[in-house]
Amino acid sequence: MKRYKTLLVFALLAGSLANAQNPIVTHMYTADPTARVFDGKLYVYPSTDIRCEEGFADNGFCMPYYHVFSTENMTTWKDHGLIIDQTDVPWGNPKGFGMWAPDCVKKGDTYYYYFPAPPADKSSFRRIGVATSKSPTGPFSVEKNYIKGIEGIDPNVLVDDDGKAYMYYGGGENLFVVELAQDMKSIKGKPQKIETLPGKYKEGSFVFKKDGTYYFTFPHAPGGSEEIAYATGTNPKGPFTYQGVILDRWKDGAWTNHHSIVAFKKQWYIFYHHHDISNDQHLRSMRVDSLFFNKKGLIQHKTATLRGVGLHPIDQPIQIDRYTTSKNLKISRIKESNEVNWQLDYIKSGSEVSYNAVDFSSKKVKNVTYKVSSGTQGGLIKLYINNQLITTTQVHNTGGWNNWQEVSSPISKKIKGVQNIKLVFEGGTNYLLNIDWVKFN
Ligand code: FUB
Repeated sequence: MKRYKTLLVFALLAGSLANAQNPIVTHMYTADPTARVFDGKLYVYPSTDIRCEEGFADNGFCMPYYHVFSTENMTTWKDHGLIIDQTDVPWGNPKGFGMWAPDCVKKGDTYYYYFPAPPADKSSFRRIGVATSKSPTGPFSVEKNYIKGIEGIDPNVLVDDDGKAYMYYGGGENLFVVELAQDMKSIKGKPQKIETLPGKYKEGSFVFKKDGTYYFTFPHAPGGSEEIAYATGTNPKGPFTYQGVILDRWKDGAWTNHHSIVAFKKQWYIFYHHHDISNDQHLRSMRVDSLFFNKKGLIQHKTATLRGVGLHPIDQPIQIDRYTTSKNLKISRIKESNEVNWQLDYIKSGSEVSYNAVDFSSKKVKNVTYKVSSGTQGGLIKLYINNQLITTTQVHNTGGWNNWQEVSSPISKKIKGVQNIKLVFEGGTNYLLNIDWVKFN
């Protein structure tokens, strides 16, 4: 319990975080991100993973509360702090640790926050509750009872153009849809199975409407772990025609993925999660990538990136291991105790790394600095911007691969605007050097 309390106190602190890289939040574990745009701002409602201690675990996860995050530019994220804790749910088990994937929608001037939780009456694995607020960041007031007539995980709500609202939910062979009553806190009619989806395990429904088409998107495990797939239809209750996979399953053994899809400032995005920071698939972190549709309205397959989206502010070090592209090098953690820190390693002569969308507009840069280590003879780092060689930096032996030093070179050319940078490495036949970060000043 102590650890949960400690984390909770830490997590209560709200603040701004600049992170135009994946994962987008690194001060706590966030999973199952549902992104929504309200009044020109993007909000993300994820669930929270914490480290399990004895008595905490629920299906391997420990998920006691929810935060909400927002951004105006996809680069700076604000943590608005705790919005609902498991002890705030009158009908929930206060020690259930099973606050799984939530959603939040606006109807009229009210924000409705839907979340699954293990009920104290043990009537089901999960019931779905609703909380309301006049602000997207709360405070939310949780309804006394769960929504009667439905049970399951991963609620998702679509408010259609005609004002009717539909809840999609469930995990298993079947997913369900039910219309919500006017009050948004109870159901109208009976839940029905979503027909014509492919077989095997499915969960995490996320439905959105674009140009008159309903996109029914869902994590699907047709064998092994989850890929993000989708189907389309012309009616919110289906039937939907299966269209294929948006994001492939993880290749590193992680079982879950869970996503949402949203348009913000004329760009579509897919939010999803992976366990980058923790290396433990029960401690996940949310990510975002841009998403595109083809001319027929079909979603183009997406490869998850480390770079993510957003302009990289020039006053922030570039964690270059979150690269856009790389050639002949690897990434690894610098040390396990510092969970967010990675390095570029196995760099040889001819290795390359590129990093897109660095925003040089706010200051004039005169130097580039690299944090490096080398247990061999070292090598050269050539910095290219716009395919133009800007400067070359010599790295010598630093006294071992764990001995880090900062090396700098002057930049004489004027660099303006948003640029893609590229580093090319040259040297002998051994591994040359490792890099932690790159800074411009
Ligand atoms: O985060 C707990 C559960 O794992 C979610 O509810 C599922 O969608 C899966 O991501």
